[in-house]
Amino acid sequence: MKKAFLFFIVLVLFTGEELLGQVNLIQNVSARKTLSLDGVWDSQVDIVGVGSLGRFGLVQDRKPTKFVYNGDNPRNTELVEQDMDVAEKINVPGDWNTQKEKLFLYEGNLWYRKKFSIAPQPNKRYFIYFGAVNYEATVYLNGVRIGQHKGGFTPFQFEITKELKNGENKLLVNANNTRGDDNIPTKIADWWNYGGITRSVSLVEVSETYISDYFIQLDKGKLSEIKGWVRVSGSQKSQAVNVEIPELGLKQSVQTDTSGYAELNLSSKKIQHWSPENPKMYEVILSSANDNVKDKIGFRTIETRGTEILLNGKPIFLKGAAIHEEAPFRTGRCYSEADARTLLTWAKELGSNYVRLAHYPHNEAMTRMADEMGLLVWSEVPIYWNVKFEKPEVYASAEKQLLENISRDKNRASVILWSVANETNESEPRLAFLKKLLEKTKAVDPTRLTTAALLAKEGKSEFSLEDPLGEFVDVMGCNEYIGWYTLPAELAPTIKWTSKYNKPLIMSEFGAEAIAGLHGSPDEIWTEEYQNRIFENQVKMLNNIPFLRGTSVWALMDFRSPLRLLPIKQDFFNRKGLVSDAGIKKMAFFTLKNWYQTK
Ligand code: GCB
Repeated sequence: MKKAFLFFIVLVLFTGEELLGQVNLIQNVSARKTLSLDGVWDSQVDIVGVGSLGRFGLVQDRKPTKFVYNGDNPRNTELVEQDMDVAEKINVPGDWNTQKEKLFLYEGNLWYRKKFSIAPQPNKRYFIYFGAVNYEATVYLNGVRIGQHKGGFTPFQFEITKELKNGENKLLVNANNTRGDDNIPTKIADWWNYGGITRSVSLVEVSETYISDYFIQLDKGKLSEIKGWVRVSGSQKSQAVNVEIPELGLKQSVQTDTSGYAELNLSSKKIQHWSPENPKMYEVILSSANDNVKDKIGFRTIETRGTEILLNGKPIFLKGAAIHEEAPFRTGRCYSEADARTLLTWAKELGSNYVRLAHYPHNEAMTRMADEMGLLVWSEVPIYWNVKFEKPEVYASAEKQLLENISRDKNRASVILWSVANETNESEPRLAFLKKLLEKTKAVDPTRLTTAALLAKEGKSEFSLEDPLGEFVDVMGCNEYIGWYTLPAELAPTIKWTSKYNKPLIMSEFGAEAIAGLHGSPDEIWTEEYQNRIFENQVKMLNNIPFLRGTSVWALMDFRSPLRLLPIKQDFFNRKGLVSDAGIKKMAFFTLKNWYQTK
């Protein structure tokens, strides 16, 4: 009884907007006044964590080793065994593994330092904003510890108004990518644990009171009603905010309440709806007494009706590919618009109208480019395989990553699905954990659909969707590898698919490995012909699933993975791409492309 009451209180206390407020991210950082801190940084590998142990020293009976948290070695008269001024250089953004050969297999601590100059202005506030650091980041400015963040794929920020100096400033970051059982993701994942400051870093300047966040989308199922909210942060929380969409002749003035919050409602019958065929976006301008911010937002609705997925009220089949954030041509983590454009262009050439951004939030360039190019997006957090579902601290980390992801991308028309898990085994703690995450997702964003990549109950002639989590998602995802891990490829067309739930299914993964350019008979594993044979049979099976409403082939491009050891054939690459990392399209690419033309 007591527990139930407490749960109720929690639900009442936090609205969706307040939940997002907990992760505290400035919306649309690239539209603000920023100083980019990207470029060359100083760097120091620290295998045992000398820097973190700091002044306490490492050896009891000797003089403690000093580590100075701005990286300087101030005088040559005392023992300070570290000096960032003469340390090696490293580029930000970018993983360390592919920048320095000796760090290719490195997992641990690496110190980064950047010196920058600024003249802070009165009545302004300053934030340091990181696109992502994998996995844990501890940040110091001018020797003062500013904060810490865990989670390798989501943005975070710290306010530094007090610590910022006029003139030269020293920013020191410890990045640690040590894998952990209680992390999200856990120790074992089928992708490379690229470490470091993998995305851009910027210093953001805003007014003392500023427009910190907004959510502007079509109301669920309503094609002419724009709904949302705006949040103002600072000392003057209650003030007038104007929202304008000039092209639609729309304008609304709202007064934020004492907490800085106001709801938005704008209505127009003239909206051209965003879709893959017409990815129309509108300039949206928000302004207050001291601030203004512009965004480009597309308006579309997404719903389900029985087993249908409806985009702007009309049934759609999602033709797609799953993509890792692996850089084409050079390997390593992607971070740039150019990387995003290459990958999404291949997806388009395949005939896709949809992409699954696997298995973690990708950088913002991806979702912004998907908006621009007209690709629908499945966005997910790395709740992958054997997560410690029974641990509250693991739940807290998962929820935080989910909220950070939604907070950043909630105004992207391309994003239609929030996924909470990939291939997780059924158990009570898992169901409770994921159900709670799905509820939070709906609370913060009632406009989009929820999903998870589930596993079917696999028989010899029937595959059935009966995972209890299916009851709580809007759309079921399912990963299957008939022809590769299970059953001969030729059996695929004979498999009957059934479902306990009257819901749409996206085959979120299916595929097989092949080495680009390796040819042989369709029975010879690792050849393009072998992979292609599996696709030919898969397609026959997929055509017969009555409630199938989308597919994302695994995967668009080959990607690096610590699980793929086979020398010569894999060499630490999962070769299930339809395109190799060098950009070579395999036979299966064209088989799937032909099939997508029929859908
Ligand atoms: C899966 C996983 C994916 C793997 C893939 C594979 O089911 O979701 O992350 O990479 O299989 O290639 O085995």
